Amino acid sequence: MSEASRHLAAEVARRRTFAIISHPDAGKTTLTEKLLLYGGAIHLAGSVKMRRNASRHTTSDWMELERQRGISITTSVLQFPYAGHHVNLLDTPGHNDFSEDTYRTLAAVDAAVMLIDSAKGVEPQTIKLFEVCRMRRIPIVTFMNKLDRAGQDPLDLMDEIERVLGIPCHPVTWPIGSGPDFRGVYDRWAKTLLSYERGPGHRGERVAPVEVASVDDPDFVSTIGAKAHTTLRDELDLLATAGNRFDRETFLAGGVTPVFFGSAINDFGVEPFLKRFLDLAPAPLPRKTATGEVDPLSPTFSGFVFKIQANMDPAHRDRIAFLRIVSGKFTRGMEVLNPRTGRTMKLAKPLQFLAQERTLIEEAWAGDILGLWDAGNLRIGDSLAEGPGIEFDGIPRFSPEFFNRVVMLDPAKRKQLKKGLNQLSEEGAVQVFLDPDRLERDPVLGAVGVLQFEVIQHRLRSEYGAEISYVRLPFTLARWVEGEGFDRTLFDDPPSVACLVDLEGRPLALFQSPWHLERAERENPSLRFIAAVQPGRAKATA
Ligand SMILES: Nc1nc2c(ncn2[C@@H]2O[C@H](COP(=O)(O)OP(=O)(O)OP(=O)(O)O)[C@@H](O)[C@H]2O)c(=O)[nH]1
Ligand SMILES: [Mg+2]
Repeated sequence: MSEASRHLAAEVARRRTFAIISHPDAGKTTLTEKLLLYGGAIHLAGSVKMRRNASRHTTSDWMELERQRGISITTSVLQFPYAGHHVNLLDTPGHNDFSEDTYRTLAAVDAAVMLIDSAKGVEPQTIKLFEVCRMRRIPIVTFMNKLDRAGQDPLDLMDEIERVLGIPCHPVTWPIGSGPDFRGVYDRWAKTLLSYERGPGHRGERVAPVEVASVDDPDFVSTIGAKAHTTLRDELDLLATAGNRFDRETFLAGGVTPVFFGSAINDFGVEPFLKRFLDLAPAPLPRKTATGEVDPLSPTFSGFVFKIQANMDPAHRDRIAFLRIVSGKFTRGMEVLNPRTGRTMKLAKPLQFLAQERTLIEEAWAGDILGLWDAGNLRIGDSLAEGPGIEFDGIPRFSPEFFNRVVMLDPAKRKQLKKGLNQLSEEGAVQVFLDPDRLERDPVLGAVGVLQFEVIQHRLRSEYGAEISYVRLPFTLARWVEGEGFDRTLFDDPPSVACLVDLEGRPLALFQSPWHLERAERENPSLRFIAAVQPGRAKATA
């Protein structure tokens, strides 16, 4: 093995690239903030909702609207070192209306942390995201959060995960009480107690290390009390005899999820979780192309764009494409080929991100998320590689379910509006459609959830100076249409059916109800009605 390949292998081996997923409000951004504390990336944790006594916002919810609403809207990319590892963490939005962003992010990771609110259990959006992870064969580690509040019985919570999600649970830590009676967690692997100290004053600061003892230690009983101790012993016995066993192979194949308990906001149980997680999670994994797999240890640099975001920094107003490096080593100034355009480009300004904050870097390795300064040449799903012949599976864009016609409130801002809509469409924040008879007048926006419209309205105003309002259209589903004998007039049946084109010129038929779609399919057997397309690639693929 050459020196260069040894170096590559060592760098790849210490990388961990993962997403945090869950239903809204389970605490993903709060947990992310605590992980950044441990990584030394920040020194004081901020809070999601700006309370009077909270001194700062979280790092990860950087967007103005996120801070106003106290929810995540877009995935944040955060990189930090921890205990010899190089961590690439993606904090995703839980809200269904922003789920496309989360789906794209899941294409870029090798593992996921699934957060469960211990009072609420398995919620609908968790189920959807879990299914995507399963489809992509992403191993999952579970963190049961908010133990400081009265929650469900831990055995019931695990039972619910097994029943609803169909994945066996293996608790690594086990809680002692919950809510006002929460005493700490017992680490079944290390056989130690982490006792929970309720105390004033550690808002945002790192909590001092907790006391550790063996389960048979008399101190153990006195620390948590005789009653809690008896319950714990019974539960541990039950888990030892009837619980699921853990083995890493099964976990990596998605066949069992290790479970941790804690409280993100109180920074309790977070560090033992992080340490174990980094041991358990796989190092960067290969990715598929049409002709086979690309191994991270291949010396040829390659990667794909999974996210684009403009105007992250109001001072720069530039556009960043986020690339997951699949193989090899990246060095600044490298020339790469984009097979979609057939053009080469020089990657002169590679960036590493901590949410909104950026650092120019000289090199990066397979597994890393790289921010690329982009003048508008890249699209979501683009592959970039040092040589020809590497094109990764694309990232599909799904057909929208809500449609609004844009009403421009200030005609003098037509140019800004057009620029903004093009950009937001390329980010995948919304889809933009045009009526070919009306050219660029009155574009129609399509979304998978109505909150997207609010975000677009806000961003057009604050980032492009364009004021708009909407007229809601009566359609509930849409399909891209392809095939022999396509004719727009076939789909001109107001108000129940209409035909528009997307910004890449592909025709899209809009239907008022599934019944109208079925009728169109029946009446046009030679046409294909497609629910998902690849941006930037001529043919619909799904
Ligand atoms: N009591 C308690 N509250 C918590 C805990 N962790 C997070 N929270 C609160 O739960 C709320 C939601 O937290 P976030 O971190 O924004 O949740 P999220 O999963 O990132 O939400 P979205 O990104 O909008 O999907 C906030 O008010 C947090 O302060 C915890 O351990 N205990
Ligand atoms: Mg969040």
